[in-house]
Amino acid sequence: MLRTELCDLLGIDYPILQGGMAWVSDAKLAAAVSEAGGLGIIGTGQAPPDWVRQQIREAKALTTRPFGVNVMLLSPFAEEVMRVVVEERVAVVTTGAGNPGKYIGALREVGARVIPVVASVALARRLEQTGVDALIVEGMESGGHIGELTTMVLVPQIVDAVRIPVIAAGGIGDGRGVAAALALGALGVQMGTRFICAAECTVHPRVKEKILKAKDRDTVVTGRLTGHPVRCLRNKLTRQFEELETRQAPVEELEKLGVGKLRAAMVDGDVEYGSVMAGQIAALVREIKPARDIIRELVAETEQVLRRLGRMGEG
Ligand code: TUI
Repeated sequence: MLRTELCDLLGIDYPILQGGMAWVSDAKLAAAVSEAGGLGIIGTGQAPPDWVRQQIREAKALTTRPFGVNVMLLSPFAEEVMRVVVEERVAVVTTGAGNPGKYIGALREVGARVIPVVASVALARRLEQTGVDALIVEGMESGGHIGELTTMVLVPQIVDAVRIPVIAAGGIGDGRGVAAALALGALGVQMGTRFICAAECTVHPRVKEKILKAKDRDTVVTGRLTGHPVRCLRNKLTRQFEELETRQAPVEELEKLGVGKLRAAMVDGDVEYGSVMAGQIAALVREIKPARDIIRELVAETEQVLRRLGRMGEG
């Protein structure tokens, strides 16, 4: 059985979290993942607080199992969205793209499990001191907003630096990746891109098609110069970004090009001029299937790898 102490901490069957993805992981996907024994997470991105409340209520109607909400700290609504997750008594709150320090007290007061995403040892150490329950350690293989280090390099360093559970994210696409994360000392994994192609994911079908066709070198990172690096699938938009970056266009011009582009891709299906945020494992995703089957296969494959490694270890 693939079970770790993270399962007890979060009240789930398998130590598999579905990463919160803006305009992608709504109540339907999150509830499907939680029903399958993982932890589904509603991605809020820059969504207004009313939308977040409605999604939380929809997820509560769809599942009695625990689910999470991801709060994107760069959002202009971050503070109000935090108020909503506290009022709605969401079981698990993950944060991304910043330091959630000032919110941790209020979240813990209502019994929420607080799990920030970190991309450095320094922030991991600082947040452990504030009493967070676990950390999601995300490497730059991930889609969307990323840090600078890879999962392989960052996870063992943070495992050594903190005592709380570490969840590995970034570059994990199948059971081999889950087993590798456990080998690095993680007690669980978070996967985003893998779940975009879940049958229950309401993202535009053209996004799923683009992921299914993606090859190993089809993601690119733009925005390194502006300090907000983002990984997405290569298309006409990323070429426009690269052009602006090559001629060292002003930051405002680069930021303007990005406005509304995530929604354009994920909701409206504009996979050429929209921002199709996805991780490097896109090339490992080859079919659309229900979240239940994705999780079942991940668990079976991880167990198989662990058994093989176990036999190897016995010489
Ligand atoms: O948050 C993410 N990935 C995301 S958020 C997103 S939506 C978006 N919309 C517009 C512009 C940009 C993004 C798409 N993808 N991942 C979690 C993550 N957090 N990765 C890296 C970090 C991170 C980086 C720096 C966390 C903390 C941090 O600390 C900075 C500090 O204050 O020390």
